Amino acid sequence: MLIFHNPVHHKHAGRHEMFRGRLVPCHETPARQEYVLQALRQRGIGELRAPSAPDMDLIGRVHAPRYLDFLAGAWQEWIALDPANAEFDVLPSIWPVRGFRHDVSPTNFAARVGLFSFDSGCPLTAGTWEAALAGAACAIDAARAVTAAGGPRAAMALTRPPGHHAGPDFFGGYCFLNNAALAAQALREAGAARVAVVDVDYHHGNGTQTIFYERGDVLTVSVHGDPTTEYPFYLGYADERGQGAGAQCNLNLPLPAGTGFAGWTQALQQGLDAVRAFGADALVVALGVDTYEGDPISRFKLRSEDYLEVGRLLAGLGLPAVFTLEGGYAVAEVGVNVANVLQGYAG
Ligand code: OKP
Ligand code: ZN
Repeated sequence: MLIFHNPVHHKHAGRHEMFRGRLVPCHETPARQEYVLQALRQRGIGELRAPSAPDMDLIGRVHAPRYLDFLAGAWQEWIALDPANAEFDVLPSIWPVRGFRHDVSPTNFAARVGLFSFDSGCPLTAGTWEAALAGAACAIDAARAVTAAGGPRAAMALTRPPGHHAGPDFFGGYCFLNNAALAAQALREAGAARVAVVDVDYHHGNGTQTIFYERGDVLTVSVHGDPTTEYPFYLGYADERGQGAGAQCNLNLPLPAGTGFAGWTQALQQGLDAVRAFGADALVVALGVDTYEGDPISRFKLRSEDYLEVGRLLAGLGLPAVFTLEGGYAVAEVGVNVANVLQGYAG
């Protein structure tokens, strides 16, 4: 297994997110990736690689150019408003909800922050673009590695910020560039005719679903907390099955908060059956381990040893696979839980 790890992930370090009317410390911290790296090293899992330069053309086939331009220049715009802004992260405060226009890009910075985002829990910082871009490169490199002649069967993009909430032209849920979607697109362009994305993060992978919703070449499956009560609330219901050419190519498996491994595994098996029926040639696993019983912001009840079985079940598909790191906020245990999935997968 090759592990493409993001060497500049720490440059994205949000200070605060909005929660219940106040700014609280961010859950999505640099320590998360370091714990995974440490656990992989301790167990001798995987060979580490640094990513190559990001393929901006490929990224532009997943994300809208005006969104990428916004992200690339956001921090400069922010401190140009007032140099004192450097002490604070960018958080949105206004959004164009129903009835407002999405086609115009106001010159006002705050207006564009809202146009390109969907929540106030996702700070944009001085190093966000550099970190997210290197993470995207990790995902693309991992996809190219597993499709190369003589390449490994599986590779991981060990990176943060995560990606599965980021849509074609919006950030949110700690995500800016959708690493899992970029991996899927790279697998397609490297010759896999049909690609499946299986998202096992606690939260619905709304960004990935939206990116591929009208495409028939990429199946998106997500097992997650029921959006009636769980973030991101406005997407992730079972009746969302895809549209147009993508009809029947999206499968949501929402489960009630409190679900343990037995119930969760049943849903995963259903998702894996859909991947087999789809006839996928390659797999992307959006690997969040916030399904863990000790996660501070999530409510499933998986135990650390359960992740070994998660890896075995995924390996049962027998497909070349790319893993992307998504959520998991019980920081110290993120390493053990991710390493368990990869160890279970490797068998
Ligand atoms: C990102 B990923 C908790 C607020 C929750 C958003 C959660 C994003 C999860 N105080 N805010 O899917 O793990
Ligand atoms: Zn999550």
